[in-house]
Amino acid sequence: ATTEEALRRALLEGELVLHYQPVLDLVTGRTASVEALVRWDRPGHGLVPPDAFIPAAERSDLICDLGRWALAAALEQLTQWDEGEEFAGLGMAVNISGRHLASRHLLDDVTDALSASGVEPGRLTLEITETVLVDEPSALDQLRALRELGVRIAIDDFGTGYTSIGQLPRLPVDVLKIDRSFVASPGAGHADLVRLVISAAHSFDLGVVAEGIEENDQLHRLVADSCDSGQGFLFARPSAPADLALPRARAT
Ligand code: G
Ligand code: G
Ligand code: MN
Ligand code: NA
Repeated sequence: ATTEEALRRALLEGELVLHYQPVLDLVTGRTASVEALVRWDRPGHGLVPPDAFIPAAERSDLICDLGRWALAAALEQLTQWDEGEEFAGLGMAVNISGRHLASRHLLDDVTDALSASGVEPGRLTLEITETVLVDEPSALDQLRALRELGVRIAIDDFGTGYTSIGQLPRLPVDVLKIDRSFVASPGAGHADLVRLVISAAHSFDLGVVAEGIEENDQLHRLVADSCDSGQGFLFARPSAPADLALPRARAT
């Protein structure tokens, strides 16, 4: 079977699972939300990372089925967490493929997942990579419609694509996620670039999440630069719900 056929079956058989990585509010030091990251628990293969199957899914509308499943599963997880104490009230970020956005099914899929779960729309953030915004002009209309539902839109991996800071005020987005390649390497003027992106984002009323924080030095620099939120192995790796703990940042 092709990867696509195997994946289609996996989706039906419930072999896809979501892991969750905490995103911390760098002002309060608390975990405010989690990012859902799909894995394929494939019999005989172990836990397969998304890089190994998302590209195959994106070659057809299978990525829309996967996205619809991820939205429903992530919001269902939130409602389960809301019943307890430790994980109640978290926000949820879900990665959405450009193809799904362009398919025009996304609006219905988000609406359905919100109404099935009863989750308040403002708790859901959709992460879209910035290349989508350039490749597909109608994507902007879709994003506007999604924001009218009350969900938040984040540009994922910001800095790796073609979006310039000058475009930000025209984009229907709420949050920038600075790609981990800029956070990780302090060389090549990256520290200055990160500071510039944070201040530009704030001047356009966008929130900023730094991805891939692995070291205390990076955290301290980001806090000094007024970065709003952070995510990375320093705090927590993505993990299955059963292993999830909500870290706090040390006082900075
Ligand atoms: O979990 P990991 O860091 O290996 O994720 C690798 C890539 O897979 C990331 O770029 C992430 O955005 C993408 N990814 C993870 N989960 C999903 C998902 O549910 N849908 C889509 N479209 N991409 C995902
Ligand atoms: O493209 P996206 O940002 O959705 O990808 C998230 C990916 O980044 C996941 O595969 C996750 O495992 C990975 N990731 C999260 N935090 C870190 C980190 O601190 N360092 C590294 N190297 N990868 C990270
Ligand atoms: Mn992401
Ligand atoms: Na990212």
